[in-house]
Amino acid sequence: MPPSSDIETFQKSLASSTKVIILAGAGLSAASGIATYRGEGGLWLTNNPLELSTPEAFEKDPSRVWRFYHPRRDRCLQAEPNAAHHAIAALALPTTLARVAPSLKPDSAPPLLITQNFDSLSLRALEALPPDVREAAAERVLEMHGSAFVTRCTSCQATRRSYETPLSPALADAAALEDDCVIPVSELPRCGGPQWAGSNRYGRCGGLLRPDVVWFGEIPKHMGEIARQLNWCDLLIVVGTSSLVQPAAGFAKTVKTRGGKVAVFNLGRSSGDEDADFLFLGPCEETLPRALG
Ligand code: BJW
Ligand code: ZN
Repeated sequence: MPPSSDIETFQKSLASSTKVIILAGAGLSAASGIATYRGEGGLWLTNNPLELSTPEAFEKDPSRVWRFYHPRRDRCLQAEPNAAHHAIAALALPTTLARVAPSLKPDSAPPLLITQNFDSLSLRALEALPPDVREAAAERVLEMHGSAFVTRCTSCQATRRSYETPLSPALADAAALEDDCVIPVSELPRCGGPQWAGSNRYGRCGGLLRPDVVWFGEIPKHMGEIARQLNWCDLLIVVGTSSLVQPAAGFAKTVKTRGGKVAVFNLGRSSGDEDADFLFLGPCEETLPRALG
């Protein structure tokens, strides 16, 4: 049977669901000006991911990888959450939940958000909520491909979240550097560097920092928790992902196999559609607020 695009039927399904999970991809942040990977203007259309988004690439040329990531991090910093981020964040409000998803079990509220995005815009959207719901809601956001705002030391493994920029003086103007410019490794972000002043909770070993994002060939974060949660999910809402990258690409099938329903919100057709019970085509910054409103 082809997926339904009837918003009222979807809303009834949401209202009777006891455990809802939202899976997000780059399309969620497209309206905030963050480039997708494979769509129009997508990063992987003009860059080779094997040269920029693998542990081997970082080992071979950390300067090149940081020159790719730091300007993207700056762009995320300047971006603002859009209407789709805010519609998801609003599900943390008891009043919204009581209206749109009254059957959610208490331990499943607000709905879990699994995001593949590294821009942390879903977390920043929570800043618009009252402090008493914000913290619990933040714990329900799993950044499975890491965050542009977290670094990890390649020596002592200390991780640190920071919204400061630049992460090292040499990266201040990284976007303007010539393609063949090589920043010496000693001038790339280091563990315990000047930007860590005042912090004594983390390592200070001087090792080379890397972006704490998940590259190809690495294991995504929170996989144990995600597998547990998917087990009991009766509605998976898939937003703005091409569903081409594993393991996230398989979540819809997992939920379907266990008897749950799947709703896809995407600009166009995607590989996730084959498992969809509901399909809402169009910009999610328009379709999602309407569906969750
Ligand atoms: C809108 C919209 C709007 C636009 N409104 N919609 C061969 C076969 C099968 C698998 C493999 C294979 N070889 C290797 C693998 C595994 C590999 C993989 O899947 N590769 C495939 C590409 C072939 N996966 C991995 O290596 C992963 N690790 C892994 O599998 O470990 C094994 C393991 C798993 C579990 C347990 C134990 C072990 C790691 C994947 C890491 C992905 N990393 C990246 C980079 C992150 C950092 C950075 O940003 O640089 O993550 S790649 C990139 O792709 C990024 C994304 O999170 C990810 C997914 O992309 P996404 O979000 O779907 O974006 P797009 O651009 O593809 O799609 C955007 C969509 O939005 C489109 O559909 C548009 O239509 C839509 N859209 N505007 C609504 N306004
Ligand atoms: Zn260290």
